[in-house]
Amino acid sequence: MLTLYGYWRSSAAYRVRIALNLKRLAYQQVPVHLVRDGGQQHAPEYQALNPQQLVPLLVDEGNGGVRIAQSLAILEYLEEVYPVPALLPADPAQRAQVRALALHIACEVHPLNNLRVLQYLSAELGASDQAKDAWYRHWVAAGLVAVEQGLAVFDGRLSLGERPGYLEACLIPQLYNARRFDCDLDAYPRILAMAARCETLEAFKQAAPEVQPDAQ
Ligand SMILES: N[C@@H](CCC(=O)N[C@@H](CS)C(=O)NCC(=O)O)C(=O)O
Repeated sequence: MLTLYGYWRSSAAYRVRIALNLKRLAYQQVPVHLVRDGGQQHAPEYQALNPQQLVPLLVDEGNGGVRIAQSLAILEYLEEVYPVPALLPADPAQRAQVRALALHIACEVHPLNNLRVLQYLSAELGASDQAKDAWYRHWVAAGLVAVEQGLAVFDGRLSLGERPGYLEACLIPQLYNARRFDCDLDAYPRILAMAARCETLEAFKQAAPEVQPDAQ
């Protein structure tokens, strides 16, 4: 049995939900409310499971109860332990290109706009809501403009040709965040076209934040 500790609006957990669905793996979810009680990710019981105090966390009971933090480490684990259907292309160059785009989202964009960063901006640095929104949109735009250019190599196709995988599992949650914060998306036609194709698929529909058991 696979157990995913997550939060409906966590885009990092959303990546893992998409990956699990694409691989048609059954899993149960344990919600960790990132705001309630001062953030349940900081509670001692959760810290004992994941000292990073972030979601997602995957527990694989079928593999000795191994606990894996960090969404991309989880995606890599799933790809190695449950290889079919694959999330990454077979060709090493294409795999590297997919990983580079996914890492750009996960390492260059997402951390700057994470909850604890936004909380620090307002609580410690006195940033106004307007300033925080400007910060958020700035880093989304800086990231998506690079991803938009990077998608040119796919020439209108998905990252696995006719199928989505690792790249789309990272891109669609980032786009969800961008929409949530009213970022202007007009400059990203390739991203929007890729997302439109993914959003019709069950794996993505069932991973969407609004349909998660803990969605409010
Ligand atoms: N690099 C991590 C990021 C994890 C992360 O930042 N998760 C957010 C939700 S999307 C979180 O738990 N935030 C809690 C906080 O900021 O206190 C990953 O890819 O898993």
